[in-house]
Amino acid sequence: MESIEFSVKNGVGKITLNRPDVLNSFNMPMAKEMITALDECINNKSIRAVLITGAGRAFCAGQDLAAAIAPGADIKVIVQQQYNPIITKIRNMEKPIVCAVNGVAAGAGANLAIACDIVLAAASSSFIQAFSKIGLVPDSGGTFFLPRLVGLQRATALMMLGDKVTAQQALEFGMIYKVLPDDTLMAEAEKMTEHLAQMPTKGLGLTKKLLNASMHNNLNQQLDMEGELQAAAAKTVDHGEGVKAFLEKRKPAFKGE
Ligand code: T3D
Repeated sequence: MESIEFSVKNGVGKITLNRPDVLNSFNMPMAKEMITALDECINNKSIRAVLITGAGRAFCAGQDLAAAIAPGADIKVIVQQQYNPIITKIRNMEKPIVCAVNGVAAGAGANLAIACDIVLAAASSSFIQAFSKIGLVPDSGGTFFLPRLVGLQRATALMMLGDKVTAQQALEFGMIYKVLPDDTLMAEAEKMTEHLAQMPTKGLGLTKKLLNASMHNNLNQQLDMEGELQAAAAKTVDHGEGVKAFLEKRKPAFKGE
Protein backbone atom coordinates (compact mmCIF):
# COMPACT_ATOMS: atom_id res chain seq x y z
CA MET A 1 0.00 0.00 0.00
CA GLU A 2 1.30 3.45 -0.90
CA SER A 3 -1.20 5.95 0.46
CA ILE A 4 -2.03 4.31 3.74
CA GLU A 5 -0.07 2.36 6.30
CA PHE A 6 -1.70 -0.75 7.65
CA SER A 7 -0.46 -2.89 10.51
CA VAL A 8 -1.82 -5.55 12.82
CA LYS A 9 -0.51 -5.81 16.39
CA ASN A 10 -2.00 -7.02 19.68
CA GLY A 11 -5.39 -7.62 18.09
CA VAL A 12 -5.55 -4.10 16.63
CA GLY A 13 -5.72 -3.24 12.94
CA LYS A 14 -4.19 0.23 12.58
CA ILE A 15 -4.93 2.31 9.48
CA THR A 16 -2.86 5.47 8.99
CA LEU A 17 -3.83 7.83 6.17
CA ASN A 18 -0.48 8.61 4.63
CA ARG A 19 -0.38 11.45 2.09
CA PRO A 20 0.94 14.10 4.48
CA ASP A 21 2.04 16.52 1.70
CA VAL A 22 -1.64 17.08 0.82
CA LEU A 23 -2.86 16.72 4.42
CA ASN A 24 -3.94 13.10 3.80
CA SER A 25 -6.68 14.20 1.39
CA PHE A 26 -8.40 11.37 -0.46
CA ASN A 27 -7.77 10.41 -4.05
CA MET A 28 -9.12 7.20 -5.56
CA PRO A 29 -5.98 5.07 -4.91
CA MET A 30 -6.00 6.05 -1.22
CA ALA A 31 -9.71 5.32 -0.93
CA LYS A 32 -9.23 1.91 -2.60
CA GLU A 33 -6.41 1.06 -0.18
CA MET A 34 -8.54 2.13 2.77
CA ILE A 35 -11.39 -0.09 1.55
CA THR A 36 -8.97 -3.03 1.25
CA ALA A 37 -7.68 -2.39 4.78
CA LEU A 38 -11.22 -2.13 6.18
CA ASP A 39 -12.12 -5.42 4.45
CA GLU A 40 -9.11 -7.05 6.09
CA CYS A 41 -10.24 -5.67 9.47
CA ILE A 42 -13.71 -7.11 8.87
CA ASN A 43 -12.54 -10.55 7.71
CA ASN A 44 -9.42 -11.20 9.80
CA LYS A 45 -10.50 -12.86 13.05
CA SER A 46 -7.28 -11.91 14.82
CA ILE A 47 -8.23 -8.22 14.42
CA ARG A 48 -10.65 -7.41 17.25
CA ALA A 49 -10.49 -3.59 17.24
CA VAL A 50 -9.44 -0.93 14.75
CA LEU A 51 -7.57 2.37 15.05
CA ILE A 52 -7.74 5.04 12.33
CA THR A 53 -5.39 8.05 12.29
CA GLY A 54 -3.37 10.30 9.96
CA ALA A 55 0.35 10.79 9.29
CA GLY A 56 1.97 14.20 9.71
CA ARG A 57 0.28 17.37 10.92
CA ALA A 58 -3.27 16.66 9.64
CA PHE A 59 -5.84 13.92 10.10
CA CYS A 60 -7.47 14.33 6.67
CA ALA A 61 -8.40 17.34 4.49
CA GLY A 62 -11.23 15.47 2.75
CA GLN A 63 -11.32 15.10 -1.00
CA ASP A 64 -8.11 15.83 -2.90
CA LEU A 65 -9.40 18.85 -4.78
CA ALA A 66 -6.84 18.52 -7.57
CA ALA A 67 -8.00 14.95 -8.20
CA ALA A 68 -11.64 16.08 -8.06
CA ILE A 69 -11.19 18.48 -10.98
CA ALA A 70 -8.82 16.31 -13.02
CA PRO A 71 -10.07 15.48 -16.53
CA GLY A 72 -12.53 12.61 -16.42
CA ALA A 73 -13.24 12.95 -12.69
CA ASP A 74 -16.90 12.35 -11.86
CA ILE A 75 -18.04 13.54 -8.44
CA LYS A 76 -20.91 11.05 -8.28
CA VAL A 77 -18.48 8.19 -8.93
CA ILE A 78 -16.05 9.62 -6.34
CA VAL A 79 -18.76 9.72 -3.67
CA GLN A 80 -20.19 6.31 -4.55
CA GLN A 81 -16.87 4.51 -4.95
CA GLN A 82 -14.73 6.25 -2.33
CA TYR A 83 -16.71 7.63 0.57
CA ASN A 84 -19.92 5.60 0.67
CA PRO A 85 -18.18 2.19 0.92
CA ILE A 86 -15.75 3.52 3.56
CA ILE A 87 -18.51 4.88 5.79
CA THR A 88 -20.69 1.80 5.29
CA LYS A 89 -17.84 -0.54 6.17
CA ILE A 90 -16.99 1.49 9.29
CA ARG A 91 -20.58 1.40 10.55
CA ASN A 92 -21.29 -2.23 9.59
CA MET A 93 -18.06 -3.67 10.97
CA GLU A 94 -19.03 -5.49 14.16
CA LYS A 95 -15.82 -4.43 15.88
CA PRO A 96 -15.00 -1.24 17.81
CA ILE A 97 -13.27 1.50 15.78
CA VAL A 98 -11.31 4.25 17.50
CA CYS A 99 -10.38 7.38 15.55
CA ALA A 100 -7.35 9.37 16.72
CA VAL A 101 -7.71 12.83 15.16
CA ASN A 102 -4.12 14.07 15.17
CA GLY A 103 -4.69 17.38 13.34
CA VAL A 104 -7.14 19.17 11.11
CA ALA A 105 -10.11 17.08 9.87
CA ALA A 106 -11.87 18.87 7.01
CA GLY A 107 -14.70 17.97 4.62
CA ALA A 108 -14.98 14.22 4.18
CA GLY A 109 -12.12 13.92 6.70
CA ALA A 110 -14.28 15.45 9.45
CA ASN A 111 -17.18 13.15 8.59
CA LEU A 112 -14.95 10.08 8.41
CA ALA A 113 -13.84 10.84 11.98
CA ILE A 114 -17.34 11.22 13.43
CA ALA A 115 -18.52 8.00 11.73
CA CYS A 116 -16.11 6.07 13.97
CA ASP A 117 -17.22 4.57 17.30
CA ILE A 118 -14.95 6.47 19.69
CA VAL A 119 -13.24 9.69 18.61
CA LEU A 120 -10.17 10.97 20.47
CA ALA A 121 -8.70 14.28 19.35
CA ALA A 122 -5.39 16.03 19.89
CA ALA A 123 -5.81 19.35 21.70
CA SER A 124 -4.51 21.24 18.65
CA SER A 125 -6.75 19.44 16.17
CA SER A 126 -9.84 20.91 14.55
CA PHE A 127 -12.92 19.97 12.54
CA ILE A 128 -14.18 21.90 9.51
CA GLN A 129 -17.30 21.16 7.46
CA ALA A 130 -15.42 22.70 4.54
CA PHE A 131 -17.89 21.70 1.81
CA SER A 132 -19.95 24.91 1.79
CA LYS A 133 -16.86 27.02 1.14
CA ILE A 134 -16.43 25.38 -2.27
CA GLY A 135 -20.11 25.15 -3.15
CA LEU A 136 -20.56 21.46 -2.28
CA VAL A 137 -22.87 19.69 0.13
CA PRO A 138 -21.60 17.61 3.06
CA ASP A 139 -21.10 13.91 2.27
CA SER A 140 -19.55 10.83 3.91
CA GLY A 141 -22.55 10.49 6.21
CA GLY A 142 -22.06 13.95 7.75
CA THR A 143 -25.68 15.00 7.33
CA PHE A 144 -26.67 11.75 9.09
CA PHE A 145 -24.25 11.75 12.03
CA LEU A 146 -23.58 15.42 12.81
CA PRO A 147 -27.20 16.48 13.60
CA ARG A 148 -27.59 13.34 15.71
CA LEU A 149 -24.41 14.19 17.65
CA VAL A 150 -24.75 17.95 18.10
CA GLY A 151 -28.41 18.75 17.27
CA LEU A 152 -29.98 20.12 14.09
CA GLN A 153 -29.40 23.82 14.84
CA ARG A 154 -25.68 23.49 15.52
CA ALA A 155 -25.13 21.03 12.66
CA THR A 156 -26.86 23.42 10.25
CA ALA A 157 -24.71 26.35 11.36
CA LEU A 158 -21.49 24.33 11.18
CA MET A 159 -22.36 22.94 7.74
CA MET A 160 -23.53 26.25 6.28
CA LEU A 161 -20.84 28.50 7.74
CA GLY A 162 -17.96 26.03 7.50
CA ASP A 163 -16.56 27.40 10.77
CA LYS A 164 -13.51 25.79 12.30
CA VAL A 165 -14.41 23.83 15.45
CA THR A 166 -11.58 23.36 17.92
CA ALA A 167 -11.09 19.98 19.60
CA GLN A 168 -12.32 21.48 22.88
CA GLN A 169 -15.48 22.85 21.20
CA ALA A 170 -16.03 19.47 19.50
CA LEU A 171 -15.92 17.88 22.95
CA GLU A 172 -18.38 20.42 24.37
CA PHE A 173 -20.71 19.92 21.38
CA GLY A 174 -20.75 16.11 21.89
CA MET A 175 -19.00 15.43 18.57
CA ILE A 176 -16.12 13.50 20.11
CA TYR A 177 -15.33 11.50 23.25
CA LYS A 178 -12.08 13.00 24.60
CA VAL A 179 -9.43 15.65 23.98
CA LEU A 180 -5.86 14.63 24.77
CA PRO A 181 -2.54 16.49 24.83
CA ASP A 182 -0.93 16.31 21.37
CA ASP A 183 2.07 14.37 22.63
CA THR A 184 0.05 11.64 24.34
CA LEU A 185 -2.78 11.21 21.79
CA MET A 186 -1.28 8.26 19.91
CA ALA A 187 -0.12 6.34 22.98
CA GLU A 188 -3.53 6.81 24.64
CA ALA A 189 -5.38 5.85 21.45
CA GLU A 190 -3.29 2.71 21.04
CA LYS A 191 -3.79 1.82 24.71
CA MET A 192 -7.57 2.25 24.42
CA THR A 193 -7.80 0.27 21.18
CA GLU A 194 -5.65 -2.56 22.57
CA HIS A 195 -7.85 -2.61 25.67
CA LEU A 196 -10.98 -2.85 23.49
CA ALA A 197 -9.35 -5.70 21.53
CA GLN A 198 -9.04 -7.70 24.78
CA MET A 199 -12.68 -7.16 25.73
CA PRO A 200 -15.61 -9.44 24.78
CA THR A 201 -15.54 -8.10 21.21
CA LYS A 202 -18.47 -10.18 19.95
CA GLY A 203 -20.62 -8.36 22.49
CA LEU A 204 -19.14 -4.99 21.52
CA GLY A 205 -19.98 -5.74 17.88
CA LEU A 206 -23.57 -6.55 18.83
CA THR A 207 -23.73 -3.32 20.87
CA LYS A 208 -22.66 -1.39 17.76
CA LYS A 209 -25.38 -3.17 15.75
CA LEU A 210 -27.97 -2.02 18.33
CA LEU A 211 -26.69 1.55 18.29
CA ASN A 212 -26.82 1.63 14.48
CA ALA A 213 -30.43 0.39 14.57
CA SER A 214 -31.39 2.95 17.24
CA MET A 215 -30.90 5.65 14.59
CA HIS A 216 -34.11 4.55 12.87
CA ASN A 217 -35.98 2.10 15.14
CA ASN A 218 -38.86 3.03 17.42
CA LEU A 219 -38.74 1.99 21.10
CA ASN A 220 -40.66 -1.26 20.59
CA GLN A 221 -38.47 -2.33 17.69
CA GLN A 222 -35.38 -1.45 19.70
CA LEU A 223 -36.58 -3.39 22.77
CA ASP A 224 -37.24 -6.44 20.57
CA MET A 225 -33.81 -6.18 19.02
CA GLU A 226 -32.13 -5.80 22.43
CA GLY A 227 -33.84 -9.04 23.52
CA GLU A 228 -32.70 -10.84 20.40
CA LEU A 229 -29.09 -9.66 20.55
CA GLN A 230 -28.89 -10.16 24.33
CA ALA A 231 -29.81 -13.80 23.70
CA ALA A 232 -27.04 -13.96 21.08
CA ALA A 233 -24.54 -12.30 23.46
CA ALA A 234 -25.49 -14.75 26.22
CA LYS A 235 -24.46 -17.63 23.94
CA THR A 236 -20.93 -16.30 23.36
CA VAL A 237 -17.91 -18.04 24.85
CA ASP A 238 -16.86 -14.67 26.32
CA HIS A 239 -20.09 -14.33 28.30
CA GLY A 240 -19.46 -17.75 29.87
CA GLU A 241 -15.89 -16.77 30.63
CA GLY A 242 -16.91 -13.39 32.07
CA VAL A 243 -19.37 -14.91 34.53
CA LYS A 244 -17.02 -17.76 35.47
CA ALA A 245 -14.11 -15.37 36.05
CA PHE A 246 -16.32 -13.13 38.20
CA LEU A 247 -17.40 -16.03 40.40
CA GLU A 248 -13.84 -17.36 40.63
CA LYS A 249 -12.59 -13.83 41.46
CA ARG A 250 -10.00 -13.82 38.66
CA LYS A 251 -9.28 -11.74 35.56
CA PRO A 252 -11.25 -12.98 32.55
CA ALA A 253 -9.49 -14.13 29.38
CA PHE A 254 -11.79 -13.10 26.53
CA LYS A 255 -11.33 -14.49 23.04
CA GLY A 256 -13.81 -12.53 20.94
CA GLU A 257 -15.89 -15.69 20.46
O1 T3D B 1 -15.14 14.92 -5.56
C1 T3D B 1 -15.61 15.74 -4.78
O2 T3D B 1 -15.17 16.88 -4.68
C2 T3D B 1 -16.75 15.29 -3.92
C3 T3D B 1 -16.28 14.93 -2.55
C4 T3D B 1 -16.16 15.89 -1.61
C5 T3D B 1 -15.66 15.58 -0.27
C6 T3D B 1 -14.90 16.69 0.38
O3 T3D B 1 -14.17 16.41 1.27
S1 T3D B 1 -15.08 18.29 -0.19
C7 T3D B 1 -14.02 19.22 0.88
C8 T3D B 1 -12.60 19.15 0.41
N1 T3D B 1 -11.68 19.72 1.37
C9 T3D B 1 -11.52 21.02 1.54
O4 T3D B 1 -12.16 21.84 0.95
C10 T3D B 1 -10.43 21.43 2.49
C11 T3D B 1 -9.31 22.11 1.74
N2 T3D B 1 -8.19 22.41 2.60
C12 T3D B 1 -8.22 23.44 3.46
O5 T3D B 1 -9.17 24.17 3.59
C13 T3D B 1 -6.96 23.67 4.26
O6 T3D B 1 -5.90 23.03 3.62
C14 T3D B 1 -7.06 23.18 5.71
C15 T3D B 1 -8.01 24.08 6.51
C16 T3D B 1 -7.52 21.72 5.80
C17 T3D B 1 -5.65 23.28 6.37
O7 T3D B 1 -5.12 24.57 6.17
P1 T3D B 1 -3.57 24.85 6.39
O8 T3D B 1 -3.36 26.32 6.25
O9 T3D B 1 -3.15 24.22 7.67
O10 T3D B 1 -2.80 24.04 5.23
P2 T3D B 1 -2.68 24.46 3.68
O11 T3D B 1 -1.51 25.29 3.48
O12 T3D B 1 -3.99 24.92 3.16
O13 T3D B 1 -2.43 23.00 3.01
C18 T3D B 1 -1.16 22.38 3.04
C19 T3D B 1 -0.95 21.69 1.71
O14 T3D B 1 -1.96 20.70 1.55
C20 T3D B 1 -1.14 22.66 0.54
O15 T3D B 1 -0.27 22.26 -0.50
P3 T3D B 1 1.12 23.05 -0.79
O16 T3D B 1 0.77 24.50 -0.95
O17 T3D B 1 1.97 22.80 0.45
O18 T3D B 1 1.67 22.40 -2.01
C21 T3D B 1 -2.55 22.44 0.13
O19 T3D B 1 -2.81 22.75 -1.21
C22 T3D B 1 -2.69 20.93 0.36
N3 T3D B 1 -4.10 20.57 0.58
C23 T3D B 1 -4.82 20.81 1.68
N4 T3D B 1 -6.06 20.33 1.51
C24 T3D B 1 -6.11 19.78 0.28
C25 T3D B 1 -4.84 19.93 -0.33
N5 T3D B 1 -4.59 19.47 -1.55
C26 T3D B 1 -5.61 18.88 -2.21
N6 T3D B 1 -6.83 18.71 -1.68
C27 T3D B 1 -7.12 19.14 -0.45
N7 T3D B 1 -8.35 18.91 0.08
